[in-house]
Amino acid sequence: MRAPVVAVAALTIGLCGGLGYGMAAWAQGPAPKQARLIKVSAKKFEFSPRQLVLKKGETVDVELVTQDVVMGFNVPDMAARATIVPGQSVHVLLTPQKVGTFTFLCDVFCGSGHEEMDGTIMVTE
Ligand SMILES: [Cu+2]
Repeated sequence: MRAPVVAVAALTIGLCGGLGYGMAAWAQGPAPKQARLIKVSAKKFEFSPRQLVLKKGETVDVELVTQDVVMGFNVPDMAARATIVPGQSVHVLLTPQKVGTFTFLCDVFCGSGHEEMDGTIMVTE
């Protein structure tokens, strides 16, 4: 009778993990050694740099920091996001599969300029 219990536990963890911060947690594991590090700092109300240039298929380790307030980093087209907490760095691994220009944005309300807080990811061949 152990198997069903384990299955339910796994399902529960899976469901909880899929909600809220768990979505970001999967992306925060140790980066593969070959991942190129890109540092991005977030402040009211912009990301610096505002444009990231990536290569299709290349894994990059985006390190996010902020000195201001809690912010978000969300790349809807790459199903990646993280919450950026002041004084801490958080990592998001991106491995773009498509060439093109994609938007990233802050998805945690951080003040009056929040709606304009975004940037682009250019993915080249
Ligand atoms: Cu914001």
